[in-house]
Amino acid sequence: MSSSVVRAVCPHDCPDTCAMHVSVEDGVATAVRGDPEHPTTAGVLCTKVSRYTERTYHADRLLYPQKRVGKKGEGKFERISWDEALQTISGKLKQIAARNSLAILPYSYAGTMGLLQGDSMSMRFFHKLGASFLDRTICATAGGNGYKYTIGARIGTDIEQAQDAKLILIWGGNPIASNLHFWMRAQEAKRKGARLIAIDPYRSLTAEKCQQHIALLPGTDAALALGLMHVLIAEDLLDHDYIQQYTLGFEQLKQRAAEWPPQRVAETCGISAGEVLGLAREYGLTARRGEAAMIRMNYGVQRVRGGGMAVRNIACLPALTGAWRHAAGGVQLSVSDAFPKNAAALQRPDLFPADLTPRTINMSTIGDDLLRDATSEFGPKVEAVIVYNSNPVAVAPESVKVAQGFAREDLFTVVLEHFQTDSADYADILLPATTQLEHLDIHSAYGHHYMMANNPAIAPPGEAQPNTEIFRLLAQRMGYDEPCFSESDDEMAQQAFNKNDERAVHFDWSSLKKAGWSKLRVAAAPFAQGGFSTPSGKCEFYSAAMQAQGLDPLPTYIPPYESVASNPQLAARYPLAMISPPARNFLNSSFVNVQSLRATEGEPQLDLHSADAAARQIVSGDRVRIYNDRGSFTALARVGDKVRPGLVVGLSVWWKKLASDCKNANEVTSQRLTDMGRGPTFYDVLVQVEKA
Ligand SMILES: Nc1nc2c(c(=O)[nH]1)N[C@H]1C(S)=C(S)[C@@H](COP(=O)(O)OP(=O)(O)OC[C@H]3O[C@@H](n4cnc5c(=O)[nH]c(N)nc54)[C@H](O)[C@@H]3O)O[C@H]1N2
Ligand SMILES: Nc1nc2c(c(=O)[nH]1)N[C@H]1C(S)=C(S)[C@@H](COP(=O)(O)OP(=O)(O)OC[C@H]3O[C@@H](n4cnc5c(=O)[nH]c(N)nc54)[C@H](O)[C@@H]3O)O[C@H]1N2
Ligand code: SF4
Ligand SMILES: [Mo]
Repeated sequence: MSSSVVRAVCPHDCPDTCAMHVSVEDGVATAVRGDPEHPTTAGVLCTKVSRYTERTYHADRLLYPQKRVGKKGEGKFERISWDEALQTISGKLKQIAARNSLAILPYSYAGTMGLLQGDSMSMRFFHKLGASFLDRTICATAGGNGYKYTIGARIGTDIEQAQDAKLILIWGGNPIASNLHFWMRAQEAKRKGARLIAIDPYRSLTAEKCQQHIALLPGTDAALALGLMHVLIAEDLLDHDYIQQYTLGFEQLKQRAAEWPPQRVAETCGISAGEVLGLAREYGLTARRGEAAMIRMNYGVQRVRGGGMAVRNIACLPALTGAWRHAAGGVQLSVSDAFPKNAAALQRPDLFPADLTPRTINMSTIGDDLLRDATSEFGPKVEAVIVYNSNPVAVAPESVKVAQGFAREDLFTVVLEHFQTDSADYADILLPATTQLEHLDIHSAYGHHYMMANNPAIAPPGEAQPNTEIFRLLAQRMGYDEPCFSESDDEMAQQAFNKNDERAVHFDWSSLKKAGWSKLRVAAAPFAQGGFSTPSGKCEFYSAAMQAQGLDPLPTYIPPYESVASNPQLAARYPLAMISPPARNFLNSSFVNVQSLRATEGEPQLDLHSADAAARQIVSGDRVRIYNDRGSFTALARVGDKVRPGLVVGLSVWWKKLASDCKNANEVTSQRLTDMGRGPTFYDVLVQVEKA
């Protein structure tokens, strides 16, 4: 009997990017554990990924290429050979490209965050082909842009400092579910006397365990941040020296913040003026005492119309109080820009045909865009979609339209997957992909500062192939003969990080593979002495770049598209705000088909306040219908005080076909976009609820 432990990385879209040890016995992965030596993983994996072998050896894994034999969406397939699959796909793509290659669209997101199985060979292929570009906006571009206008790049507080904070604002995040290893450090800080305050419309698992919970209305965070600025300035809880040296536009900001006294903020946010005052004083006084005030801002704040502005406003706060001076102070939204990734080497945008004007399609409006005819403004009708690392039919907004789009008889759809997801049901050709335990990869992270290596632990089941190999084979069939199309995964991994950058000078793929992880050379307190990467080099309270984009150059409040205050006419018919943040045991729509995890979540649930439930004669356990003009879905009511009156919460993202009505929360979400970054507005939704 042979047994070994293989160094691997959790591939999922989660800030923690854990280092894993995979135990292998006689070629079978028997257990997956957190690497005890890796500082942020600290030997712990979340419940979902601890069950990784259950997912990997799932009876429903796709093992062979298949072609559709039923109607689109019906999910009936027949096994074919790789040769037939590749021949069909390359034949069809050649045919379309001969007319207009821009009619071909890749659709991918973060099913794996690996730099190889994510976008390396795949993008080389689509660049060479001259396919449309996909704007990958579905998660984080609104906040990312708001943060970059203010700070310059997605760089922030190092999670490895968090245990030394004395105050932590957990703002629009639910780390117990979605950032567990930060939560572990926040708990350590709490044991050492820190106060934790959750800012979240929902009493999430995390909010429940914080000393204070400020339950504002969804989409009103920008106003709360303006209120905090108002009080910090009015009560002079400022670091004048930091402001003077390292910020831009304080005088203009002061005038703007003056418009937001606590009472106005309280009315906008649906909280009390005392909560605004108390929070501002606690935040300002912590820094004044020379203690660390940290903000862990997360993506929950930016899935609304004004999401970019909300992130921008919050990102201004530590520069006012000088909280950046402390390594455990400041703010973290994402640290992904700390990694000097060499995307040009991995993805080869230079292969794009020089004589072709690129066209970009936004993944967040895929429903409308699949249904659009050719126009001079839009370009050609989409004739082929190649889906990998994503499940758009379940996760993209306004699902009715998305499903209609994928059901088009004249659309050629290829899906690369582990499982027959809701999206796979619409494929013409369905290809079996390998999982993280079966392929090689290299990873950056967005919640810590380690470069990470994933070694394959087991052989692929059936005829599954890595994404990289599938696109390599397709490139061959297309006749692409540039040397980059025959590079191995190992050769690509060597190019993943830019060694000319001082943060990664020590990057060496062969040692990384053996060690599993290696920390970037980054300063513990990134902006203690300024050094922002904005155009001015300062934290920009006033942003000329925003003004050039037609945005307000100063922090402001942009109300939601759909809320009782901003759209009373709509609210007369649909009076309840709905948010659909992730369920703890799922990762977006991944893991929903893992029996033990789905059993823990039970069925789709809807949290309702007791007053809203009583008004509709609804009690816990009732099946309810949630609807608006875009669609409807059903869930089991869970009545209580986790939500404020006027708000309902449906934890997500369910596979439609595993819900009793074959629908999920995205039936009611809209394709309207955020103020910045063309992101989706998943949490900017009004609905009505009735007993089903
Ligand atoms: N278990 C688990 N972990 C995950 C995921 C998952 O699906 N499951 N998904 C991963 C991915 S892709 C991402 S992007 C992250 C997402 O995780 P986060 O970045 O934490 O974001 P969300 O889960 O969308 O929202 C977090 C919290 O924000 C609250 N919220 C909603 N609207 C608002 C608002 O307007 N203002 C404020 N202040 N709060 C609001 C929600 O109630 C929720 O409790 O997690 C990653 N990790
Ligand atoms: N209502 C609502 N909708 C949401 C959200 C929400 O909070 N509420 N969250 C949004 C957010 S933040 C995000 S990031 C998106 C996420 O949306 P997606 O990025 O689509 O994420 P998943 O749903 O996890 O789907 C990823 C798929 O990739 C597959 N996959 C994993 N690894 C590989 C691989 O190596 N090769 C191939 N070929 N396939 C692989 C998995 O099996 C899985 O089916 O959803 C968004 N949708
Ligand atoms: S999903 Fe997140 S917390 Fe869970 S193992 Fe992966 S990286 Fe770690
Ligand atoms: Mo996400």
